[in-house]
Amino acid sequence: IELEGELRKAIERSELLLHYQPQIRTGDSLMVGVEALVRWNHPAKGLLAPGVFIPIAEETGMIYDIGTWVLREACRQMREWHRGGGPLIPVSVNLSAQQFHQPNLVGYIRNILEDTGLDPQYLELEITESMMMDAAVSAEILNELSQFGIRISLDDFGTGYSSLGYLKLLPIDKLKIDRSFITDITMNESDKAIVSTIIAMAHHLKMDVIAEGIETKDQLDILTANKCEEIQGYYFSRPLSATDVEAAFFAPM
Ligand code: G
Ligand code: G
Ligand code: MN
Ligand code: NA
Repeated sequence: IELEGELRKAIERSELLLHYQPQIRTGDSLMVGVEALVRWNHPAKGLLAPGVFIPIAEETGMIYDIGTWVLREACRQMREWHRGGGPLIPVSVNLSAQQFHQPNLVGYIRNILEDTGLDPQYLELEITESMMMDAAVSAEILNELSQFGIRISLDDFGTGYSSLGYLKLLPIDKLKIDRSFITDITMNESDKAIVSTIIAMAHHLKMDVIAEGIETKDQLDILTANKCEEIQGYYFSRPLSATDVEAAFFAPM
């Protein structure tokens, strides 16, 4: 309850910030994208992870304001990097179901892109399979976003309850293989089979594919052997502040 009241004031008090986790191309270890992950720098409790406050935001409706702040800040930071000679990479932003269903999502995102000057091709929205349950509704939203030039990725892929049928109907650009399939992949033949099948399916469907939660070289080697082009995980980098991303991943300027 206390946290809820404090969260209401967190935006105006500038207590929210974004960390960025690099997405790495296995072929040449280049950073080819970043996922924006929100943090709350709480005055007493320190840096809080989204798992602690995003559920509160979703229950109370604060997710709209927080989500708007996240989108603006992610687009602003990308534009700043692009202008400053940083790599021309996209940013992925996680969307809650409520945001996904908010009226005129495309118009709202178009405003943010216009205000920040970021080209739509550099914004990727992460949605989950559970948001695809109503195929007709999600098709309408996704087609509009896609026609505007925004990329769509399916987060936590493989953990939802939806059918695979929507993959052929919807303009999905990228599958993000959930970390739960990666954790034991060096020992578990089922995980290995599932992951290699998802990668092959993505290729057949002409979608990009990224594996999440790579922590070790052995895991990376299995993904590389199965032709997964991109990975995200602690093995290459934890989520970092913008300054730390620049220091660790930008070419010297
Ligand atoms: O960083 P961490 O592992 O604590 O993130 C936990 C979850 O929080 C992830 O599933 C991620 O998708 C979610 N998350 C992170 N940033 C955002 C955000 O800006 N908006 C929403 N809706 N979820 C986020
Ligand atoms: O659900 P979503 O994919 O948005 O969540 C991403 C979360 O996964 C981030 O909060 C990030 O901190 C976490 N994460 C990213 N890479 C790794 C990893 O290699 N290992 C573990 N345990 N968590 C990771
Ligand atoms: Mn995500
Ligand atoms: Na995920």
